[in-house]
Amino acid sequence: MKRLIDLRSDTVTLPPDAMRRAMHEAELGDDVYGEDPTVNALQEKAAERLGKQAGLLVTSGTQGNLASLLSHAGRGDHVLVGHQSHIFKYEAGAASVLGGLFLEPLTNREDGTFGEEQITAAVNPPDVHRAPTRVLAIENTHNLAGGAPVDAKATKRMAETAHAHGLKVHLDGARLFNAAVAFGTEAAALAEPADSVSVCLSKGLGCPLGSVVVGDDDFIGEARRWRKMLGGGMRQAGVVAAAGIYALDHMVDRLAEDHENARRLAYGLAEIQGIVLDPEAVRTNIIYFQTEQGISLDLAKRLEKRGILMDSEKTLARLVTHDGISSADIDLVLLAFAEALR
Ligand code: TLP
Repeated sequence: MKRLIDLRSDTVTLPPDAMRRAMHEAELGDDVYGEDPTVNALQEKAAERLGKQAGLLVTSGTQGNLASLLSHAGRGDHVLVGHQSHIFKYEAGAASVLGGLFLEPLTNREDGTFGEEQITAAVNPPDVHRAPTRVLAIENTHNLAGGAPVDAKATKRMAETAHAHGLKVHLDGARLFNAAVAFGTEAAALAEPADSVSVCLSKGLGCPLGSVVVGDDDFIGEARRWRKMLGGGMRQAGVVAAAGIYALDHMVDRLAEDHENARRLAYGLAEIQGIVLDPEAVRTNIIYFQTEQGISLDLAKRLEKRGILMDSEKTLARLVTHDGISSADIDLVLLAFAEALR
């Protein structure tokens, strides 16, 4: 069968052989008893890498965000999220359905951030009519803002505003290492202003599953209880954690390659008649674009016939580079687009 060039998401990455070997060789125990040495090692490594006291392996980014929000806030509490955030748009309303949290969407600026005045205006005063505001959730890189990396200064500014109103700050850092690589900085510098951070292992870092949540000891204790309630108490989870350790040691620096491929792809696409895209806005591994005729199923089909898969929703289409996409693939993709739009 002809190989597909799958640009739908970086979640489609397959674990490299050396990662699979590390999983095979992992030392195991029962993690619900806290006795899996490989899980404990991953949690410590992730916490250290992100500059926090403790870490917790969870099954997915969605579970990491949910366990974090539920650890910070309870039924009837008010949580500020971005109107374009993954938590608000793509987690099936989990925080409201399962946790009774009242999510209010603040309008994200084009770069995925919020202004201080926006945050301040959204915090409810103490009043019997109002749900008490407890948490601000931010996202880095910001997926729907075109994978925009949010720098430490902007993160600090948003977090300081939230903290001044007594809120906790949760950072959905599904692709935080992409942001760190884009800025040439440590992930800890981007995580520092937040009280909790969820980082995905199963996107550009290539693990078959898993995310890690980090924060202080009390927060992680709470998150562990919520993880159990959400069905995420895993037993010999060291097989998963071993992949995570391998990823943190070997898969972070290579994200620069994905960014370079995305950049080249974006500049190439922008040259093709009919594609609407600002290549300068592409800073990490995600490209959103439109076409002059509008995105259609037909375009996706024409590309699929040429062996290229993309992600498309009503008016926008997305291409994501990752470990399974080479520089030579980018040339093939550009050729296929030129043909499909001819
Ligand atoms: N995003 C997926 C889809 O759900 C859209 C993708 O292909 O990009 N936060 C952010 C910012 C994410 O982009 C994602 C996944 C998650 C959280 C959730 O992670 P998982 O899929 O592990 O639950």
